[in-house]
Amino acid sequence: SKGKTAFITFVLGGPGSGKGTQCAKIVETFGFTHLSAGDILRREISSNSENGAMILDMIKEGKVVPSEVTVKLIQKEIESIDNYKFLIDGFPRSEENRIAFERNIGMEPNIVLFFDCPEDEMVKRVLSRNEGRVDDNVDTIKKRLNVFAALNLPVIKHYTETGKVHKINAVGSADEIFEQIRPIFTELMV
Ligand code: UP5
Ligand code: MG
Repeated sequence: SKGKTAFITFVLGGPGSGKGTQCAKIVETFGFTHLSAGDILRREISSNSENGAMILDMIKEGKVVPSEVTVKLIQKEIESIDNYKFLIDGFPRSEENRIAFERNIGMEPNIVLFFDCPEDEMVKRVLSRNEGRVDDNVDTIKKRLNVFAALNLPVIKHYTETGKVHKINAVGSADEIFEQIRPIFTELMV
């Protein structure tokens, strides 16, 4: 991140909308560093950090982990990685998250990708994923969808109003979806 001004992309969309899948493709093609907020929090749980038990409880309930915890972890990653292009996947999840990031890190995203996916498709994808995630069950998926609608959609609305959102139709094959994303970064030449 030293030398060149940071280029921050927030990658937003409901549970199972394909954020992680598309981030992997963007990394391959455009050389971004992928920071999945969910993965970073799950790593905190596995490393038995002081906040691990609290984070696990929140994830099981589909709730948003307090901003001070998540923002600190993301900041540590940004500062330790020698790249200037970041995909921040699954964050900010609430207006409170967004304001805490902008205030504490002192940066705003350059662009925001929003994966627009129908709920029944998201449910189908999450329930057929078989990676042992504690939140991939019928009960928690309902809660995640509710929290997405109540807390994350307002963030997307905010960035739509500031002209930063690129809305992606998240239905179709992963390759088809990537072809909607490719021109966005090609035209920016970042
Ligand atoms: N799949 C992907 N693309 C497909 C396609 N085009 N067609 C068919 N299938 C497709 O994809 C999900 C599944 O669908 C996979 O099996 C994939 O192969 C398939 P994926 O790319 O993993 O979707 P993604 O949007 O990344 O789904 P994920 O479940 O990771 O999204 P969530 O936003 O729910 O999860 P996240 O890890 O970001 O957060 C988990 C929890 O952590 C949150 O609920 C919250 O409790 C907590 N959290 C915070 O509190 N704060 C944060 O800042 C971040 C997380
Ligand atoms: Mg993900």
